[in-house]
Amino acid sequence: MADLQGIAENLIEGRAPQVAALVGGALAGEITPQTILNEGLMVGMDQVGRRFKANEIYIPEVLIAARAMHAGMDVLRPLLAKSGSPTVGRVVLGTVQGDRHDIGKNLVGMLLTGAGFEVTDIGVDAPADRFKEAVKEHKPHIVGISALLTTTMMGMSRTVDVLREAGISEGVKVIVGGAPVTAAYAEEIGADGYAADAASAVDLARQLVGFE
Ligand code: B12
Repeated sequence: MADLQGIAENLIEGRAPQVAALVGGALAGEITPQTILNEGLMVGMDQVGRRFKANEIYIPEVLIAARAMHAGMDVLRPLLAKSGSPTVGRVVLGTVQGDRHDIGKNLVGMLLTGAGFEVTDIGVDAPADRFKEAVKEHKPHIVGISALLTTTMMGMSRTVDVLREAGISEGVKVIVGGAPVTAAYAEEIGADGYAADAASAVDLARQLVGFE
C-alpha cells in the first residue's frame, strides 16, 4: 500500500514531520494502527538497521531515522494505548545500564498500556539499583528489561541478582527482551520469560499475571 511504503521511505530518510503526517493520513484512511506500525514504521526501521549493519549509513542517520520513528509512534501512541479495561497489572520497564536504545522498549510499553497494564518507564541506561528502587516504590507484578547490545545484556543478569539479593524478587516476574536476547539466555539468568516482540510481550505479561 502506497501510504505504508511512503511511511517507511520517509522514516529511512529521517523526515519526522512527513512521517507524522503520513501516519495521520493512513489513520484517516482507516488503516489500523497495528498495520501502520508493522508494515510502515517497522519496515522502515528494519531497513535502517540493515543499512547501518552494512556500513551504508552511520549513527547520525540512524538517530535521525529514530527521531522520525518516534514522531510516527507519537501519533499512534494514544490509539495503541487506548484501553477500556481496568489495570491488568503493574509493570516497571527500562533499558539496562550502558544501553540507550529505547524504541523497542517504548513499543513494548505502549502495547502493554494498550492491553490494560499500568506501566512505569524508568528510561534508558538504567542501573540495577534504579530497577530495585522502582520495584520498591511501584510494587509491580512484572519487571521488563530491554537490551539491544550484546555488551549490555549482562546488565539483565545483574538486575535479576540485585532484585533477588534485596529480597524483593518474590512475586515479581522478570521478563527480558531486545534483539540479542534469547529464551535460552532468559532461562540462564533466571528470568521468568522472554518475548521476541511487543505483541508477544503482551501475551507473556498476561500469562504471568494469570490473566489467561
Ligand atoms: C536505532 C538504533 C540505534 C540508535 C538508538 C536510538 C533510540 N532512541 O533507541 C542509536 C543511533 C542511538 C544507536 C546507537 C548505538 N548502536 Co544501535 N541500533 C539501532 C538499530 C538500527 C535499530 C534498533 C531498533 O530500534 N529497532 C526497532 C525496535 C522496534 O526493535 P527492538 O529494539 O529489537 O525491540 C523489539 C524486540 O526486541 C522486543 N523488545 C525490546 N525490548 C524488550 C523488552 C522486553 C521486556 C520484552 C519482553 C521485549 C522487548 O520488542 C520490541 C518491539 O517489537 C539497531 C539494528 C537492529 N536491527 O536492531 C542497531 C544496533 C542495536 N546498534 C548497535 C550498535 C553497535 C550501537 C552502538 C554501540 C554504535 C556505536 N558504535 O556507538 C551505539 C550504542 C549506544 C548505546 N550506548 O546504547 C548494534 C548492536 C550490535 C550488538 N550485537 O551488540 C545494532 C544491532 C546494529 C548492528 N547490526 O551493528 N543505535
